[in-house]
Amino acid sequence: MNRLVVVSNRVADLTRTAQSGGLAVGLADSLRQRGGVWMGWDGQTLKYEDQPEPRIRKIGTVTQATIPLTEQDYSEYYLGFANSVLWPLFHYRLDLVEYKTVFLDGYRRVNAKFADALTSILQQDDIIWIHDYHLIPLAAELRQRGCTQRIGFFLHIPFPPPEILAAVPRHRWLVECLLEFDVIGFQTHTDQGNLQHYVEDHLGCRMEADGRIKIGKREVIAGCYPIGIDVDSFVEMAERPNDEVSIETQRREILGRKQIIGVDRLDYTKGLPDRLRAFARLLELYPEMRKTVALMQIATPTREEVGAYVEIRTELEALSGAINGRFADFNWTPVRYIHGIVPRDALAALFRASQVGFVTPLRDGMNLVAKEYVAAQSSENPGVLVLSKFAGAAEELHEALIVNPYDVDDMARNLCHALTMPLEERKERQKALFARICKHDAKDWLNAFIAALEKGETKYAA
Ligand code: ADQ
Repeated sequence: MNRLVVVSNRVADLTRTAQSGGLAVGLADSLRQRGGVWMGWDGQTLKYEDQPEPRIRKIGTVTQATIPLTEQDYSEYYLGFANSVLWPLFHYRLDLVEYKTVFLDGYRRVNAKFADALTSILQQDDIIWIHDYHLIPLAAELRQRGCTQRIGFFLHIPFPPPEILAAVPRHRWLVECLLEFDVIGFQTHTDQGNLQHYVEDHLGCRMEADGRIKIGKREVIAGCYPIGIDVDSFVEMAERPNDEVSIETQRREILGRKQIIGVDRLDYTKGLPDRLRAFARLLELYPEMRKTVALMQIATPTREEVGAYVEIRTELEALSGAINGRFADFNWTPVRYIHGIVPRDALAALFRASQVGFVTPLRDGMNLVAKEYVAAQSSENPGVLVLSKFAGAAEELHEALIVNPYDVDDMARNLCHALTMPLEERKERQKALFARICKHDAKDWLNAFIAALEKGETKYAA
């Protein structure tokens, strides 16, 4: 078996049980099982340039190789091009794109830095798997340094249609960099189709039905590899008694109250303000629901140096306060807004104790929370998943109640439907959903991608 070298912007802390962020969660589960090397930024920012060898640390089956960035890199590459240009653009939010030429310079510089560090640890038989929008030019940089290994890329977030992508300067260069990989993995067929439209409209190439694209003498595969979760370990966590959660659940049961749960990074793509408004609308449209249900929204702060993230936090705090101000009673708080990270075992227990999983992103690559909610349910008395049609997960999880996250009334009606759904229907839906998340779990995702990457000779023989 070839050594697998994974590269992503950040390396997750494999010693911690609480992680937030889909890439960290999805990759950590998969990589622990197979073993290999994981390279990325160590999270440190230095004042001045320093070009050390990657710092190597072994944790169980995984060798971590980390490098620092400078303050300038952090601001231009990470906060700049990655999170103020590509993140909003790839989530169809042109209104939030803030482009500057220095951001692009920083993006190219850091990708070159990653390539230098990676070249120093690569072995001839390695296969390389690069993750996400931060590192699109990395394959091109590695090829320039004589790297002949197979290189794959997985995009965790959506890939936008050509009309949207074309709004960013140098979009053609970006896609040409993408095509330097041997295998390009997307979450959904929609994303794959968007690349197809781009290469056909802008580059005059054809993508075959099986995802092959011919570029000169080379062949690239662009496939759909939906990410999954480690279902067994999530089920095990959800079934394990958790004292704090069960005391709270018993209290609710005595009072005959249900719980709707939302768990997200605090990101403007996750549709949080309209989610809260939909809950308020439920209480308005169906007054009999008051005091019978509460919304628990857990939101982890991220990227707080980017303006749009500060705004969403302020907006949510105001909204949850306003809903509570309007509806709360001395013995009932309609919205419980928790601003922080919850350990994964407590999260699993909270999902199991909640009658509705409310997942309403405006656009999302996959959304692992939807799959975790399904994994956590009991088969005898399962809850109901209410899922945005713009989450990648909606391409697979048809038996959820699928909603339009821009339509607050539609979400409120579906919440009511979920809260009053008969047991038989809940069981049927849960059975089908559970089968789907098992079919495409974390192991399956990793194996399918690696199989595609290992297949075929590298087209870059030295
Ligand atoms: P994210 O945008 O981070 O991931 P998601 O897929 O939902 O979104 O993953 C979040 C993960 O972090 C989940 O495992 C969740 O349980 C955990 N998490 C979130 N908030 C938490 C909190 N407050 N406390 C504890 N845990 C929390 C990106 C893409 C997604 C894609 C993933 C994986 O944006 O579309 O599904 O990568 O590819």
